[in-house]
Amino acid sequence: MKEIRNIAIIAHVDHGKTTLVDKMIYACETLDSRKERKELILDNNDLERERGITIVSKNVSVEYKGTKINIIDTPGHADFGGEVERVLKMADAVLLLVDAFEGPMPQTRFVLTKAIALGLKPIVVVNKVDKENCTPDIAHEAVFDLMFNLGATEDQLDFTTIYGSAKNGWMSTDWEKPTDNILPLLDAVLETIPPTPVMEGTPQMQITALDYSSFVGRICIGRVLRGELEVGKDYKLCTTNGEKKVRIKELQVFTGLGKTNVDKVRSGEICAVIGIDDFEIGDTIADLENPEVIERIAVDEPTMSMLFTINNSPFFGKEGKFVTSRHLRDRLMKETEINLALRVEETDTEDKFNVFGRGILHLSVLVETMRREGYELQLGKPEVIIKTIDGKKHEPMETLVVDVPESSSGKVIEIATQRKGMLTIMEPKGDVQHLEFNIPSRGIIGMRNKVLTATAGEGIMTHRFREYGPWVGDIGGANKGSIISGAKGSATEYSINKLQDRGRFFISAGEEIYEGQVIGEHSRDNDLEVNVVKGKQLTNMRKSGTDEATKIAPKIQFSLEEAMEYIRKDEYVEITPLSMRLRKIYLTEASRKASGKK
Ligand SMILES: Nc1nc2c(ncn2[C@@H]2O[C@H](COP(=O)(O)OP(=O)(O)OP(=O)(O)O)[C@@H](O)[C@H]2O)c(=O)[nH]1
Ligand SMILES: [Mg+2]
Repeated sequence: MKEIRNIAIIAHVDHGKTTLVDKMIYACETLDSRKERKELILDNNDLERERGITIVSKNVSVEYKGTKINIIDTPGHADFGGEVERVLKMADAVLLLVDAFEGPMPQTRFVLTKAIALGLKPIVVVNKVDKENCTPDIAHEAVFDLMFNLGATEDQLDFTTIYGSAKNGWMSTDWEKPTDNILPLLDAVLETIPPTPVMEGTPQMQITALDYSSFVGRICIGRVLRGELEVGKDYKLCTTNGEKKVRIKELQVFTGLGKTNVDKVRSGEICAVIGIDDFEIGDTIADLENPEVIERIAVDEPTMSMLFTINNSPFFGKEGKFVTSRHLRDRLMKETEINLALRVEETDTEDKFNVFGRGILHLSVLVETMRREGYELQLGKPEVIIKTIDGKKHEPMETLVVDVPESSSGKVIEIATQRKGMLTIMEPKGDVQHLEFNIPSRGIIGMRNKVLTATAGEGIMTHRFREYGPWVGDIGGANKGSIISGAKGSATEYSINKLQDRGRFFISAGEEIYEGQVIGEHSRDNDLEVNVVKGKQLTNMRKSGTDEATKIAPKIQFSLEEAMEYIRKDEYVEITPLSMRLRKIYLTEASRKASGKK
């Protein structure tokens, strides 16, 4: 029987996991199947490509020196931590990547905590040693200290470290002695990670991931923990609502970037099971006669919630295919089956749903996916989830790391402090200042924009949930008011130009707008209703030779996340397949006044 090693690649966001997995596949491919590649082959869905991040974990495998290595690439962004937690259950060991310049970051700590708790031994890969001013030895030492502090065992602390540059395609046991391939890493995997054990007994496999195929429907993915699975045989599926008989129609194992059909899968192997439709992640496939359940995966609780509602703006239904509350409900419920860290609650109104997630990106990826599928919807302001612990109000607290040019560190500290951030670390790192804060999640909402402005786009900010802490009180930093359109129609250049001194606009001339749409930010802290639809004829009176258009400042264009973080409590973000608008929940001034008096 061929030996197997199951490894998961974990790290902070952008430390180079997917790049490394790509290189591992390339290194083990036969020469003639190698193709020129420009982009990462693994980050293969549209959103992943556009954003350059991994959103869902992926299974691939390579064959090296006669051993099969199953590799699980995981996302590094904190919002997708739930995904990492569950796929770690398939692994025997982890490759922990650390950027040689940045060292361990908040998400490194999180994924390492989970790996240590599961008793997985790491191989540490200090990556990006090609970066200028990087400090591989310090990064290595910092990982050791971190593991020690996290309570790693002697055996876990006795880890192997490999240095290199995934991007440049080399790994070495000594960073000062570059090689021209990544084989030293693959050798370390074979040498330091024991072969996956074969466990005799009745079959058990926990479903830890899911795949779709338009031919066969839902596919379960997991690791056979004990015994064997066989095609055509009957098993028990153990769910939260009891057990039922199921038959396996097909079995597949991961080979390279694809899958291969097999008749039997041994324990220790990771496989895809076809023929079981009605399952949830966390269910166990077990012996028909003597089913034994594998304990369900407990995933960390959501920390943020946001209202999802149908689009009822004056422009609804122009672009979307799915616009009813029924559509919205079904789509959200379907998502909870695969998105473990997501929770959906119905409200007392049938077209409103509270969706709970791990952060802005976690929620916005869902929204972006839905709009691409043809949905129209509206979003309320995201809010953190408050808890009562021992009779006292508690809120989520996060570790916030900002690396900024020295010259703007003062401004960043001021922004964070206004938002109740406590500066915990401030130290130079290469030519930037490394700042760490302990800050309530509430304070982080809307902060990225401010930091980017204050640092001329050079501040790099990451954060991750730490723990629930006592409520820190109201957060200051007066917000500006909104500029609201008082009429429906096409915005004119003339009237936008005339109002430019009142604030900044989110629309440009010629755009169709409606009454109650938020079309700009007022320079003061109250809302301002204006009419930018009128005055069409007046534009004809322009003196020849003056070009008014050039005087209008370009509109501010938000990304979806920015818009979500920007809106006020009495506003929605309206999302359709092609457009995004901000609006007041109450569209007319009269109804806003009436609602304010209630
Ligand atoms: N300089 C340098 N850049 C690297 C190296 N490895 C990866 N990168 C770059 O770092 C960026 C992130 O790489 P990814 O492989 O997508 O990182 P990741 O860890 O998979 O990121 P997430 O999946 O989003 O957590 C890309 O721009 C890579 O080209 C390296 O060894 N040196
Ligand atoms: Mg990745």
